[in-house]
Amino acid sequence: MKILVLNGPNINMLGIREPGIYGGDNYRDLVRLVKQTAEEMGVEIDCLQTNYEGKLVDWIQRAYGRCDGIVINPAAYTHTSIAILDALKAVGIPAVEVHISDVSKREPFRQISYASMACEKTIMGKGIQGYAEAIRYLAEKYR
Ligand code: CA2
Repeated sequence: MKILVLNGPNINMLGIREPGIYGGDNYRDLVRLVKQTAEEMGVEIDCLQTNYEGKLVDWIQRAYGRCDGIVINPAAYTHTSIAILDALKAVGIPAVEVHISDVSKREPFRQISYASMACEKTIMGKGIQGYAEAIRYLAEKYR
């Protein structure tokens, strides 16, 4: 099984500011946890981050026929991107949306998630552990 883990804008800046919202872990910790969880579950993993919406769309499209699951934190594009929603729908790969913070308790503009409309599950407010939970969910479902 191969899982693609995608991260949107500013996720690479984690740990630098706003620890009260995002916790103290940085992007390297996130990648380490993702790789460790993948190894434990016996799945192949590719963990990517970009600040560009189109790149996320390209990576989702490229997963077609190559990946069996997608874990995605579209970051701010969560709340704006119909292009990412359409790409997830187009490939039809089982996807789980992850948010480090609990977006349901934040600003009104964060209350819509387009990506969630194409995801089987949304995990939020669990810090970077949400990624581990998402990988475990997809790996167990695939078995
Ligand atoms: O909680 C999440 O995982 C988010 O997807 C993170 C995004 C935010 O736009 C979403 O609403 C929720 C932000 C990514 C990280 O942004 C930083 C902000 C300040 C300091 C470091 C990173």
